[in-house]
Formats: sequence, C-alpha cells, structure tokens
Amino acid sequence: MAGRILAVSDIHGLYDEFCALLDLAGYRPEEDRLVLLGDYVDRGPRSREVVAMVRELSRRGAVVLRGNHDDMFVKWLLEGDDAFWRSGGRTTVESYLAGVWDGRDREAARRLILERHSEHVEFLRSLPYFYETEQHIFVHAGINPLYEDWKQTPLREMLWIRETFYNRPVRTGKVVVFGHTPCVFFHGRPDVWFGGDKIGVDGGAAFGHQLNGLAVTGAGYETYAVKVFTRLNG
Ligand SMILES: [Mn+2]
Repeated sequence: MAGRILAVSDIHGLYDEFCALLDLAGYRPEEDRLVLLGDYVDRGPRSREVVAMVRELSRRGAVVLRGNHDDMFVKWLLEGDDAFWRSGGRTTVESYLAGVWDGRDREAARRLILERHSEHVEFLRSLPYFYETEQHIFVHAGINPLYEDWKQTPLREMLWIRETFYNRPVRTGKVVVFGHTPCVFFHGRPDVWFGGDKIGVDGGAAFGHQLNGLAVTGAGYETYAVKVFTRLNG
C-alpha cells in the first residue's frame, strides 16, 4: 500500500464531525489505511450512526480498534455491568433507541438493543485491542512500559492506562499512537501531541474541542482537525 495511514480517535458519537474529518483529510479507501483508535460511542448524540459507519469502513478494510467506552457498552449489554451508565452511556442508549424507549427501564433498553442491533453488538465485542506496523503501535490508551514485552500489557490497560504509560519512555523501538487522554492535558491545546516515542490523537471532541486526524505519510506526519460543531449536553 503506497498511501497513508490515517488515524482518528475518540469520535464519541460525533458522526458529522467524523464525516467532515474524513473529507478534510481526503480519505481514499483504496489508497489509505484508516486506523480508528476506539471510543465510537457515548457523550456525543449519534453513537449508533458512528458504529454503523465504522462497521462499514471495517468491511472495506479499515482497522477498527476497541476503546474503553465501546468495551463498557458491550459489557453492559452482555454482562449487565453498570459502569457504562456512569460514563455517558445514556446518550448511546438514546441514540440506539430513539422513539422506542421510555428513558427509565434499563433492562428493557438492554433487551431492545440486543434484539434489534445484534450485528452491532457482535461487531463491537470482536474489536481488536491494538494494531502494529513496522514503525508504529496503534492502541486506544497506551501500553505498559514496565513489561519487558509490550504485548504482555493486560488488555484492560490497553483501554485505560494513563500515567504509567505517558510518563515513561516505551522502549519498543516504535512510536505509540494513542487516544483516550485528551491532548490538552499534554500541551494545553487540543491539537495532536507529538511526545517523542508517543503521539496523542484525542482532540477532546467529546468535551467540545476538536476531532483530530493524524496521517502517517512516506515523508512524515500531517495533522487534520475539525472543530466540534454539534451541540453537546453537559
Ligand atoms: Mn477512552
């Protein structure tokens, strides 16, 4: 593949911004490899559309990784784990069950989503945790540098890790491209953060900042950003 790798993270139900970003970056499925770093659902209003689109992109060859929010959504649906509801899950349920749910009965919501959207559930539960190329490791939150071999990082940490990852060199010989921790945390701006052996991509779109794209080209890196224009609640 002669084209670029285009990485996007933490879309969080912001369907319109995601479409605008692919447009802005000039994404061409035949030439570019799209690598999505997770967190398709929660907080933004159109989680269902984002998952449908991401599933379609995956069919056409995009790499679609798992984020902690996608994982919580699946764990609620399949195991009844309530952590999902403490992390912005309501907007996801409302997106999936617009007009058919009373807004109160969570068990009913769970049943309805499992019945009506089993293909989404199947897709989300099957998402991989990382993607590796010759020069990069793509992962939602990061890897744990304390392990000799980064692949020993517990899967849960690949979705949730913070300081242990970003406060230490990763010593893998590759650059880790990750989302999960908004770039404002690293350099006070939502733009892509270049931190030596790490590149942070999460523009904090779910908090009203921007959706970032990172293109890995033959010559280096290019970045793209779409300011959030959807109205977010809370
Ligand atoms: Mn996350």
